[in-house]
Amino acid sequence: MAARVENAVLPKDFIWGFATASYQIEGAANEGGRGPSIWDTFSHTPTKTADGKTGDVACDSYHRWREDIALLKQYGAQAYRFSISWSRVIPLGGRNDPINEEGIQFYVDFVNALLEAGITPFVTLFHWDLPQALHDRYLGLLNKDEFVADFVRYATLLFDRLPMVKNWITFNEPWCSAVLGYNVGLHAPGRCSDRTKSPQGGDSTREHLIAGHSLLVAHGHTVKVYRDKYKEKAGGEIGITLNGDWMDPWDPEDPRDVEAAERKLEFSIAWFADPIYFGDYPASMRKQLGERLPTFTEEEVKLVKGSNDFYGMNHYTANYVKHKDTPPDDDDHLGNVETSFYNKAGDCVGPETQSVWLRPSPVGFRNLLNWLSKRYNYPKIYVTENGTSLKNENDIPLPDVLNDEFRAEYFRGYINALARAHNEDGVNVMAYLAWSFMDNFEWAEGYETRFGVTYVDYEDNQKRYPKLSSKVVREEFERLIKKD
Ligand code: PNW
Repeated sequence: MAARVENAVLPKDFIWGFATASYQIEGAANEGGRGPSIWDTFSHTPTKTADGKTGDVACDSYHRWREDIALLKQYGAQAYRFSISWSRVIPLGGRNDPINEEGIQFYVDFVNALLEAGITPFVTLFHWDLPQALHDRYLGLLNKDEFVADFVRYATLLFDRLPMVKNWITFNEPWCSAVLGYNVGLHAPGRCSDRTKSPQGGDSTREHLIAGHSLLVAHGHTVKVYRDKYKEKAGGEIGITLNGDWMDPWDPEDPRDVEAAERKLEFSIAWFADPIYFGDYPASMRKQLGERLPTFTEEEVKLVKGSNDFYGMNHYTANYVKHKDTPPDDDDHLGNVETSFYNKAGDCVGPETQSVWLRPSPVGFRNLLNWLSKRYNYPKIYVTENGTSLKNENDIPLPDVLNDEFRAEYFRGYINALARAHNEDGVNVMAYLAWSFMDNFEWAEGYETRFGVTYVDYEDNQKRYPKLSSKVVREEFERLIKKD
């Protein structure tokens, strides 16, 4: 049983709710003037996703959004994080390409309806679904100047058309876009050095580092535009969302493992957060990657350093980290370490889930909140994703599947760890968005892996059913947030 915090310890203006992303829920891939994204192409390529599943229909939220908002309201959600499909708004993506008014109207109506329901929108501009045309034209993230100019124009269009939005997230998990898309090739556009997997080309020793750099520079430029022209008038905030798991040394007595755990945190989190808070990449990455890691120009440093109004934190799990005695491979993205769910003493991070990379560890969440706070001088943190899949949940029939006690317990553990970090450690965490509002297209895992607090029946018109966990998230925050 998770250690429960009994008293209301979170401030009155702490905000909680649920999160999703466009390609994972919208469907209507070829409707309303939407152009294809790299995820349409990737998911329609044989062998890339489980059972060849795609986001063509997904949760059909493009048509069912009124129902979604009613359900969020029923759950008591104060906030909803969703993302905008770039190719729905600008089908070809580029700064000189035509705008799709029908796509913009969809998001305007959606945001207005959320606000009418008393739900605060947290809008992600980019959750991995790059317009395919930009990949075809100039290889997307690999062409910094073109990508930055096109992204800034896309973002500006939305700042103009959605002035009522006060919480903007530029990029979701640049680590995933870079590493999964350009180093291991398991996500769109699926590039890597292995020509049997990536006949289109790719270089796992460099491309992820270039993609990451483009994302950081695009973030910096976009934040500048927002701060110069929109922020004051809208009374809004803008930041980036970074993923990151907690890392403990495999052998806490071995200084080489202690260092390896720290290095792994730097290779996954500080890769993006150090430039934003300090103005440069971590020394450990420069040391291992040398000239393969791009350098920031003076102008880029000015743009990127200090470019977060808040730190968007996506967090799911923890690992143990063991140092390696051999030199790193050129395509290594981990920091020359081995990760495991077991430590030297045989302790295990937590029980299995449906996701091979995810095991619950609430204490790891508290540790990482502290690590981030100390390293970056106690920034305001918004937890923009946290949640779990359940081993074999997809095999459980209705109505039993709605009794998701494992997920409910995950949320109890993590939410109470957050309350402790706020109350006892002085961590400035002010929002929590559970992943996910509903079961959805879990990328390469297709629909087998479910993360929702809402069950989606893909066999019966994407009908939605609340799971137990939707109530538990609410119960926890209603107890923990101060009333006055
Ligand atoms: C996040 N990993 O992705 C994404 O932001 C969501 O879109 C996704 O559905 C959710 O987590 C659950 O997977 C991640 O392999 C995917 O470490 C994979 C990893 C981390 C985050």
